[in-house]
Amino acid sequence: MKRIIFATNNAHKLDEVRAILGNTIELTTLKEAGITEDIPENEPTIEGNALAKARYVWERTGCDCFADDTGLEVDALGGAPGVHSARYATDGHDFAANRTKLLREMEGKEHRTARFRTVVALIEGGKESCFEGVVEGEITTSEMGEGGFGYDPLFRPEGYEQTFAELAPEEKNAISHRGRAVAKLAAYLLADK
Ligand code: ITT
Repeated sequence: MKRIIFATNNAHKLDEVRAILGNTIELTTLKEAGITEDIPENEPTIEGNALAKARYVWERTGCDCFADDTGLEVDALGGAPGVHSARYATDGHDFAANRTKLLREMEGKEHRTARFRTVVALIEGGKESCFEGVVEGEITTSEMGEGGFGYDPLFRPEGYEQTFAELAPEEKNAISHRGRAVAKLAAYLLADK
């Protein structure tokens, strides 16, 4: 089976991507690859950050690797939190504080459309490729559901009554930003080149 490093410190992303890939591709974690420090994410775009994370790992290991950078773009907030989604409320990755801030910023707003955007950046044999996945939806007026992570209790995908946090993991993965980007990654990795 093909092995590749997934450059993430987010255990939820790792679970989701493992479930999406099934037994087609085996993922090595950053810890298993000997990288224990936080990887800097200072680029102004989602694609730039995804590439920066993948390059960091490639430069230190020389092994094939990929990274995921994701942003929630809310139209009524001019696309915020966007590339700053992880550090919206605080400097850390405080999911609950980020949701509280988003609900506060959206108070009284009628126009609530939003999208999750993921860019997966792959470095295979030194060659860089990017794969994008987008899901449209809207921001709810209160938190609903216990599943998923991050902004999931506040995001209702288009065509659904439930938030991502209320859907089963396989339902989220089938339509999500990450599911779509990782499906493109898998098709590329498994294609005869
Ligand atoms: P990495 O180690 O992979 O960088 P991270 O958590 O820092 O993990 P990002 O830089 O991509 O990930 O930050 C995106 C933030 O957006 C993340 O912290 C979550 O709060 C949120 N997020 C990402 N994917 C999500 C999803 O599928 N559902 C809900 N929120 C998500």
